[in-house]
Amino acid sequence: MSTRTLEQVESQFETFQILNEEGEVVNEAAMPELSDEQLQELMRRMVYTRIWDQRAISLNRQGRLGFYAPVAGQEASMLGSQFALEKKDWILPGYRDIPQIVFHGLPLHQAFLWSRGHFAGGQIPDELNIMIPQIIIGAQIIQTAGVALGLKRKETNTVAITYTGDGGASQGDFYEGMNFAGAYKAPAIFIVQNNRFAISVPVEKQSAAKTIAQKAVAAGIEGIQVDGMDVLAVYAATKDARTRALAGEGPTLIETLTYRYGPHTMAGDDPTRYRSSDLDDEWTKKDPLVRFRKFLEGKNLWNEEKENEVVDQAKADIKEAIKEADAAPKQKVTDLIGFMFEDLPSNLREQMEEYTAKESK
Ligand SMILES: Cc1ncc(C[n+]2csc(CCOP(=O)(O)OP(=O)(O)O)c2C)c(N)n1
Ligand SMILES: [Mg+2]
Repeated sequence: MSTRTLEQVESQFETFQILNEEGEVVNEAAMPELSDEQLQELMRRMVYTRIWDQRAISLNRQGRLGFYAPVAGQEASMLGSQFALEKKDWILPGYRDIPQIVFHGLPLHQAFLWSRGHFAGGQIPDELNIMIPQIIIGAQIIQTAGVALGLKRKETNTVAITYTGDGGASQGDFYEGMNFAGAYKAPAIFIVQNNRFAISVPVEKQSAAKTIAQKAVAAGIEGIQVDGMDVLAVYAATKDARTRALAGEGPTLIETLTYRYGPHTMAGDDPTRYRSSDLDDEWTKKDPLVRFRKFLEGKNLWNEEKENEVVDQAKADIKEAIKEADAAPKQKVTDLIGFMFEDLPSNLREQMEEYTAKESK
């Protein structure tokens, strides 16, 4: 018998799928128990997010939004996983994961303020179990291990979920966080949205591993690779991870295979310089909205009228939210200083006095 294990391990990680690209059920046994209303709600959220993404890109180009990382293509991965959570569960998002926290309760205008770098965007209402989106790649993995351990100690019967990308899975923090959470059987769910690129670096250049899911093995935790363009598969995998976490069985690593259609962020990268149009076409065919729409239409649960209602609602909400964001008081230098410390050190006290005087003129 061969003592080499890599091939044996890698061959175990098949892609979990429920709906194929045609919207046909290919894995009836794994079909989650969702009501017709819940299925429609999932579609509604994906359509809403696609429209919001288009609007956010235009608003950014008009200079009316700040930092923005496009999400089109990743809707099933983002929203299918969030849909498996309870309101009391904690989300530790990355910079792209704004749809999940908005559907977890963050008001849209606050997401816009966060994009503008306004402090009010980061003041998450107390009743929402959401952390501020993490910009440091991979840092949220370690933080999630800690939050999940705290939730377990307090016997809250809740989980902590976090998101990173394929690039995040190449960071040291990623291994440390998973290892720690595994050792303490902390109720954590680690989602890696593998959109194949860390800005311009393809996943093949980041790691020799055939899957990201298999990285769970060394941490002694469950790992699963999921078709991230299949909202039902993402939902079912996350729901299962949540159930096991609450049963004391420890964390799960979920790799969702997905794609971002747009640029990395709106700060100026040009995807045509690192992605071929063939690759773009290949992934457009897997589109999560097209697939789920076909599935729902087959069940008579979706039509053009429903779709248009969502589009109109999204546009109206965005218009309102931008107005509300515009109405937020302008950020002052004293705000920034004031939030840093409970008791200001002497040098900042001086600056506080200086700027308080300037701002009162
Ligand atoms: C520790 C750290 N190193 C580098 C960066 C710069 N950076 C911002 S996004 C990014 C790529 C991340 O790619 P991935 O994890 O695949 O997520 P995606 O943007 O594709 O969703 C990098 C390297 C950073 N923010 N933090
Ligand atoms: Mg990526």
